[in-house]
Amino acid sequence: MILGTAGHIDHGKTSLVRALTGVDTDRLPEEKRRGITIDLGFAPLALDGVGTLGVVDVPGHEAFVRTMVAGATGIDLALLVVAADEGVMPQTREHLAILRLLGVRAGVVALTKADLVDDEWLALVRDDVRTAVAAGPLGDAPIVAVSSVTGQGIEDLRLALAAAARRVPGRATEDLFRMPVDRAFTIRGTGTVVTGTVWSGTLRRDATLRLFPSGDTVRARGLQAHGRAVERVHAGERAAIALAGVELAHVGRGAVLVAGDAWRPTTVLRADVALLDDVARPVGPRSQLRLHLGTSEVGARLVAKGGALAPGEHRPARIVVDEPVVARTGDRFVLRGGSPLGTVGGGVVTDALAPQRARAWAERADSVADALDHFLREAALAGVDAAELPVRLGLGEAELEDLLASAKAWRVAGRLYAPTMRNVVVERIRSTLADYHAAHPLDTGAPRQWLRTRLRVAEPVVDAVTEELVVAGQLVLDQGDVRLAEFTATLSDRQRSLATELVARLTAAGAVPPTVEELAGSLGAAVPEVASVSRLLARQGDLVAVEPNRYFTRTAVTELVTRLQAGMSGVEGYGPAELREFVGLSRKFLIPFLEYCDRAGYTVRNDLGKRRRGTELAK
Ligand SMILES: Nc1nc2c(ncn2[C@@H]2O[C@H](COP(=O)(O)OP(=O)(O)OP(=O)(O)O)[C@@H](O)[C@H]2O)c(=O)[nH]1
Ligand SMILES: [Mg+2]
Repeated sequence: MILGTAGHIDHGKTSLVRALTGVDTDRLPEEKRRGITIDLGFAPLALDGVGTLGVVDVPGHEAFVRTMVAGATGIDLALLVVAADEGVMPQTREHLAILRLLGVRAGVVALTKADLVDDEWLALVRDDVRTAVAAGPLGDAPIVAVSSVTGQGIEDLRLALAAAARRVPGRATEDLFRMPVDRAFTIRGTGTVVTGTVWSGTLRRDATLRLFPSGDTVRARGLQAHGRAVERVHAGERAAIALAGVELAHVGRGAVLVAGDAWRPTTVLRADVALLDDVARPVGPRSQLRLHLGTSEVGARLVAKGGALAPGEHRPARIVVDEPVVARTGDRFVLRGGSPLGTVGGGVVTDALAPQRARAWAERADSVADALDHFLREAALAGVDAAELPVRLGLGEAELEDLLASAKAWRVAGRLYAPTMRNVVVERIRSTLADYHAAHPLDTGAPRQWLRTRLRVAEPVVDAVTEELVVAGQLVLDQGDVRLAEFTATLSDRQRSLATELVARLTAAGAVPPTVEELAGSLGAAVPEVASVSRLLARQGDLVAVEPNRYFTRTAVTELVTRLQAGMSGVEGYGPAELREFVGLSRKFLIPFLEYCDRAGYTVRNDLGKRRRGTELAK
């Protein structure tokens, strides 16, 4: 569990962390010199009956709010610090707003420097603070007066923190692993080490991870939690991870470590966005914003549904960021903007993997089932990658399984489609085949590969539907061609007389028939037409395609094969010269004919080119 400080500069956050943990988290020389916190500080806090919490100490200076956001992201509990002598100040309010935007739900307020004020003043400040926190997540938080100098109230604060910690719900450890990186450094002998708060899942030592935005594949060669080597780290823990496979230059605050292939960096997000009440100007598409998500911070613009967002408004929006981010649906984020830069609002990601051209949702999804429905309808025939759904819907694997079991999605080869898409594909196949049959009335059907590429639908989808329709008797698959079941090849009157003439000429030619081209020439017909009619006659069994463009009559083939097989009495092979004796063909006709016999199985050819008798010709 992670506890994060918040509060105005100099109000005593770091002093209080030291009073609670004994650790001085201001380590940098510059922090010592200036007496302020500049970067995030970390310390373990042991609480009776709760265990050890990770504490993240943040800077209060208004120039370092971005660092505060990186520290506050992923905390479970807030420790809001207000100095009793100064009371509520600008960053008290800004940090409070950030905690609310990040979805932090609980915490404790510490009135520090209580040693500097009298009871009357303390009571006034207490009222002041109560009013300031009233509307937010710390509305009911205990307010404990403390002094880091005298130690007054520190024990009460520990008790209050322990009580609050006990009410924090646990995080999903059986989920996708993700850890936004808040620090990276090298340790001699260990190499690159990153630290962060584990947002979800569990990481085992030696597991393989992806590091974004670099996209590097890395291995967690060593793990530490609270400074101790461990075998695994879980959601809600501070972790230090020694990485193999990445140089320090590729990783820093803003990077994110994830496991599994559901994650993808993206530049377009959909979100529900809210502006704070006290923002000076509305936020429109031209407003330059900084989006803080996890520990990353990138330039962003947003287009809210229905025009610019006015102060206090809350609407769906599309957000486009300058650099890719790794987000998950359900993530909270903070938006900063204006000049000087201030926190203007924030929101919740509603589609972490929105299509490039996605617009804001027209309305908020009521449930994950509803969201899935939106995704499927929008994707239409392109479908949605099922592997991405844990990220795109923000669901753990078990929840996703439940959802998919009840959702009416059509699943083919790892993609999901709206159920209505099946009919769309059926109709496309039917109409495409009908067009094909009209254009090629003598063909058995359209080549299957042609149909696959023609429909502009993923090939596995075409195959799945084709096979279903074959089983249902609506389509016929015939040697790699597909046709509508109701289709039969039909000859026009002209083609019928052409067919008669073809058979007559081929019968007359016997064992030395002309090619399709030669026939077309002598008949004064078009080559494609002669070819189609010949193919049809071959399908009907009258002709045999011994070569692609040379047909024999069935009778001629039978006679030749009979002579050939009758001659091949021995068991040893025959060379072409010997076989020629049996059938009496010239070389030009002999070789293609023998190859036809090999294909048809009447002869079997060995490596040396010798043939022996194969399948008997059926009489
Ligand atoms: N008298 C008194 N002084 C305190 C107390 N807590 C902090 N201080 C003093 O207040 C000053 C600021 O304290 P820090 O703990 O650095 O304040 P901070 O909130 O961490 O400041 P930033 O991190 O820069 O925002 C220091 O000089 C502390 O010694 C307290 O309880 N009583
Ligand atoms: Mg400090």
